[in-house]
Amino acid sequence: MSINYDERIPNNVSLSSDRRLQRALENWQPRFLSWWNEMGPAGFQTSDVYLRTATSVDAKGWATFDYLKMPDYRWGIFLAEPEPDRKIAFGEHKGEPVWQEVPGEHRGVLRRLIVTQGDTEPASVEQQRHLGRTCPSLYDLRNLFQVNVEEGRHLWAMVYLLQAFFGRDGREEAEALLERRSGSADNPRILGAFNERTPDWLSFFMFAHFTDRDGKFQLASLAESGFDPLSRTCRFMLTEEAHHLFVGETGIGRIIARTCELMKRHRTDRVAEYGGIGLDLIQKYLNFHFSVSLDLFGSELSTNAANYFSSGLKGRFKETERDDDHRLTDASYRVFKSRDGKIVESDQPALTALNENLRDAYIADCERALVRWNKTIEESGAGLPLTLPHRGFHRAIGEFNGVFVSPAGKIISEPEWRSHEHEWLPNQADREFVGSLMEPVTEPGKFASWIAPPPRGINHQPIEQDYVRNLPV
Ligand code: BYC
Ligand code: FE
Ligand code: FE
Repeated sequence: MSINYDERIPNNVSLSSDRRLQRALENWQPRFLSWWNEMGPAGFQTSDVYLRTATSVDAKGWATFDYLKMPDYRWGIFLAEPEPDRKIAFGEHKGEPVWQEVPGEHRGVLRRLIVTQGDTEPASVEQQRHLGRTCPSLYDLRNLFQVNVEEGRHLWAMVYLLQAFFGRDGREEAEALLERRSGSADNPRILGAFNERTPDWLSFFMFAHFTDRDGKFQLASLAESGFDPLSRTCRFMLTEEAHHLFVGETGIGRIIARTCELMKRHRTDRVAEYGGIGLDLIQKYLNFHFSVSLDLFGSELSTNAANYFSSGLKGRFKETERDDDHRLTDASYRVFKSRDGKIVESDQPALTALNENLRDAYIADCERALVRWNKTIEESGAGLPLTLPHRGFHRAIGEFNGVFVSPAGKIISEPEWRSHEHEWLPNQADREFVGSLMEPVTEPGKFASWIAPPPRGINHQPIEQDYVRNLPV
């Protein structure tokens, strides 16, 4: 299904036949653009960026590449193709036809889910807005901007749902999405990780790897929704999300490759003096970003999560491929709890343990990427493997909030934990050191000292292509 670019708002939802919605979105569009100009990539709004734009939502047409200025990116509303005769796959309404309108009894809950999802998208753009000035290469700069414009479009996707299906309160929520600010004291973004800072590119790659990966799992669960417009929107967003994860995973992979190369060449693990980032420092950043991203899955036991599922609004990861009754009224699920100073496993009703179920799928996916990074380390023979910290480490939401767990998974006292904190998480000196490496590299084909070049360029173009032109002076 191709996208109509003749209209002010590119779309494949026949916007021109719904005048009321068209007016609402046309009214929101200038506000979005002023948010983008105020909070989007600082200093690069007039640069020409080699960007990918979706021109249709099928496998072939959604990637068209050209140079454009980011404010001219064709933000719009693109839903994956409808699945004929789609039925609700889980919960109390299992087997009924999917909803094309908001089911009245679930309206508030559904709106909240959409707002929570929508809020993360502009938040990440705000968090990353100053990174352009310190890019390690034009290749990486272009990838950052690609991610940013697509997160902007994901905001559009959620705003479309709010304005098309929720009337006045939907419109108010759409405004509020442009008013909250990442890290603001009075009007912060909704979820914890989206109020953290992303001050340097090591943090950015970690964020794209670990936090965008929460996006993958949450979007996949919402793609199972019985509310069909939400399902279709999320299915298309997932195709874009794959690139964000690629940027994160290969970015960290390239940093590790560079570190290993320096370690081998200079026969030392103290690579800082050669402009590299030591594996110990990479481990600390990993510990931070993994743990704050685990919090994004919510509490281990959640009646909210049970309700989302029973009402048919949010499924499990790969719900339709699972071989069970898809109602879970009698099933149980293993969760971890802290009890008497120890971490124990405990069987709980599967319905209330759905957040943990999704977190488990996420952790398994993180393990997979870790194996690949560790292969690089092992093959170089240069250093020790990286590890994922225990799921209880450094948590602020759920069962382990307020419990002091070491990365190895042992509950310890607060004073003991604090005495090790600077070894486990980036400390002030670490952040300053990483900051000191953030010297911009903008000569085509050149890369900063702390990161290896990628094996290939974007869209079969050479690595030394000038992926961003007209840089600010
Ligand atoms: N920070 O019952 P619980 C992405 C709140 S990322 C702050 O366990 P529930 C992206 C919770 O709201 C994907 N507060 O929560 C990535 C609740 O508040 P109330 C984003 C938190 O509802 C990178 C209370 O604590 N999408 O797309 O079961 C770049 C009790 O919690 C946090 C979604 O998240 C937290 N971390 O689950 C760009 C999908 N966690 O009721 C984009 C939509 C929980 O006491 N959201 N709380 O006021 C959801 O499915 C659920 O809201 C959550 C929470 C899974 C987030
Ligand atoms: Fe997104
Ligand atoms: Fe993303």
